Amino acid sequence: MPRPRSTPSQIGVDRSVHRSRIRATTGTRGAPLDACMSELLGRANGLCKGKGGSMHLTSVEHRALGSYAIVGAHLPIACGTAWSARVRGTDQVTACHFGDGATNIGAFHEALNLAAIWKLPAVFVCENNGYAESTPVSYHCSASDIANRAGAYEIPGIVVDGLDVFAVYEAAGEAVARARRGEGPTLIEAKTYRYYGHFEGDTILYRTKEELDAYRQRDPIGVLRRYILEHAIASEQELDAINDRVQARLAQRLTECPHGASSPVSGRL
Ligand SMILES: Cc1ncc(C[n+]2csc(CCOP(=O)(O)OP(=O)(O)O)c2C)c(N)n1
Ligand SMILES: [Mg+2]
Repeated sequence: MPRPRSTPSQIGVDRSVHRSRIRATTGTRGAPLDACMSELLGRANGLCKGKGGSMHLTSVEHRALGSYAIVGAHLPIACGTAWSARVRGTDQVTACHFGDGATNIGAFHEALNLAAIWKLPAVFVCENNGYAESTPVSYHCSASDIANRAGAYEIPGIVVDGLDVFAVYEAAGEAVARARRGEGPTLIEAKTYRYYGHFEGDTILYRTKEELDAYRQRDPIGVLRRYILEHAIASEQELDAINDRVQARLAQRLTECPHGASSPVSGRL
């Protein structure tokens, strides 16, 4: 059975929304890298004692309220966390991330409808990477832009270039501010791409090398690096040093974490 490489979807309750490739969200919300990596590998010292594994990263402490392997199932849960924020009188906003494939699931429509009629403080972020597993979005989705589906619920539907850090930051900021003002949810469609196959061993025959190469040219980290250099925000040496530090940290965790004890078969979280 091939190991899935696809991203489970995730909910985060937030005071600011972070754009993320979905598994990374838990880490960017402050969960320790060691614990995240150990969880991915099913180790006992993982974030969820290795019982969630790569599909179910959760850290309530960091308000990363779960990754969900069932496509679309977490969107109504996002309505619940947003409603809870309202009832508790907080200004928290729920960010709910999912893929293009999830927008054909009934729960997507139920959640958007509920969030719209209750004007819930939620931002629904569709990371449209062009494919649901191997099915192109043009084949599986009736809408030319997934954001158009927001129209059915009379909430804003925003298309944003998901490879442009600043565009995403701006769109997310506006949607969060709107939610905080009590004006209800927004659907953001971030058009992005996935470099690798859907699972380990995917032959990826459903797309061309030219398509992949074109997207690699627009890699958001590379584009941001060029922007930073052109605007003299940091030097090449400074950026290289950051890169080396991060790579070294990751390499160290990749060496150490697999040696942790396996998660016991029995026992509670
Ligand atoms: C309800 C449900 N149906 C089918 C699957 C199997 N499945 C896992 S990922 C996936 C594709 C989802 O597409 P998308 O949301 O675009 O995610 P991506 O493939 O881009 O990671 C499918 C069908 C599932 N996990 N849950
Ligand atoms: Mg997809």
